[in-house]
Amino acid sequence: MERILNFIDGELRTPVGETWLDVYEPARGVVYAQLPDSDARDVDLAVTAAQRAFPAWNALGREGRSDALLRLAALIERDLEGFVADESRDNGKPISLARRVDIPRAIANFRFFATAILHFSSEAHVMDDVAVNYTDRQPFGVAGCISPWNLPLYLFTWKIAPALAAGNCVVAKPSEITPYTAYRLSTLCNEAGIPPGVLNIVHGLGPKVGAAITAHPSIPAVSFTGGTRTGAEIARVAAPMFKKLSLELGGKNPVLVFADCDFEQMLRTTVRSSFTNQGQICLCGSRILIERRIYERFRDAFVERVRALRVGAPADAASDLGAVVSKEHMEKVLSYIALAQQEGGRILCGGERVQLSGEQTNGWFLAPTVIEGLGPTCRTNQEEIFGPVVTLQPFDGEADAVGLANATPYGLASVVWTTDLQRAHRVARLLQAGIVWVNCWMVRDLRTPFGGVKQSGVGREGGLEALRFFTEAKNVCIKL
Ligand code: TXE
Repeated sequence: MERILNFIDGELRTPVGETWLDVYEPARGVVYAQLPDSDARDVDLAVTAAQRAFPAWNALGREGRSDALLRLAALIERDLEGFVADESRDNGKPISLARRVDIPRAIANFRFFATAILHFSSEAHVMDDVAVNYTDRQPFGVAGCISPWNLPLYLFTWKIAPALAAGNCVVAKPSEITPYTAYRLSTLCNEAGIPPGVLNIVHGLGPKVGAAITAHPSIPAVSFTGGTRTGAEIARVAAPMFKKLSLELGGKNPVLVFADCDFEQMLRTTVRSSFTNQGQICLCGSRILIERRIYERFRDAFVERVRALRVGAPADAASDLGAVVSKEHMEKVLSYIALAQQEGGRILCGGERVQLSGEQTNGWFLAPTVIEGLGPTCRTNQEEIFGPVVTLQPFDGEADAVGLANATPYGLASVVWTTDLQRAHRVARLLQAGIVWVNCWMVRDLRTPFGGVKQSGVGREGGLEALRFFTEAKNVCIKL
């Protein structure tokens, strides 16, 4: 069986402990590879290599680093179809989605930050004829990057690209549930001319490898995307060490549908915002709030569209939904569907596992599920499910809509559907969220700040925010 390897100091390596974990193919429910069950010793080796590589990588300058990262982007593009197939196999997502979104976005992440660094400048503050201050932003050495399973290469590169562009070396850990494309990326680094030790990838479990990165005294900054509980654990360890932290956590995103919206456009996009990637995107809308006078119209039209979605083999171009990422995750989502029914919710469609035939007989597929009849305070409407499950709630007027939208501990993204421009501005200002989409969803400009409020995290990624996170600002004051 194929073995994924760590990438440390420019070499593919087995873990020091020589122990291995299984990697599953969600669409078939079988083990198809093994990955290193690394531990703190592997992280130590990676940190040592990164520290050694840092001075030369930083000294390469912005243009040298930019060139190297652009070469890496070009190599991913050259091997695009291989990456697409691997991502789909590892995660269960439709191959069409990996081809349209995941891998192109990984390439775009490298290109974006490789060129953003060329334009990165900082402030000067002149104190009349007293002094001049300038802000010097320098990389700090070794950055820790920990990423989740839902958009494996997309979110992995979203962190490592700005960290590397800014001049740091990186010790990164992809999710143990979806390690394959990060491994594939590591096999291209030498060909791209990324010097040994600049990017190190250590595979393994969160509580071992992730925890070792978080606690390592020579890693002064950690960028994490994943569950809110894990984010809290990372903050608990890192805060007393005064580390810089960027935490992108869970969500329970509201979609606000006002009666004056463009109904057809809203309907089409809301099906996507609910079920793309089997609902496993932190930006998916999971609570759909509908103005009462169009509630029935929306519900009936939406359920009809959702029933027409095809759950199928990821490799089949006709599949709208593939498999969810793991058996445990499937069981978690099913337990939330059972909870919703106990709480008095009515399942309008879906609500169960989908049994496919042939090679996918044992795959972890779920039917897209729509639930109504639940109030805002029940657990189903409070907790992140992170699967193909949405709830419908009616509202009366703007204030009610905003109240419902803000009534969870989360605040990552929200979507507003209205053709009233004034209302769009008013509601956008009142929503407790890091991201508000008006009459669209998942339209992403990589220059914009990306992140959440409340339990959805702290810090912002994207554009200059990311380059600022991966550098330390120093004020230099010179007397005139
Ligand atoms: O996330 P984890 P999981 C949510 C979603 C999902 C839940 C759990 O609700 O059901 O989180 O998913 C590493 N120290 N999101 O279990 O555990 C881990 O190895 C350091 C939201 O996958 O948070 C992986 O690399 N690291 C989400 C990464 O953290 C640790 C995306 C994320 O894993 C660690 C995915 C520790 N103690 C899940 N424990 C989003 N917002 O995009 C684990 N890790």
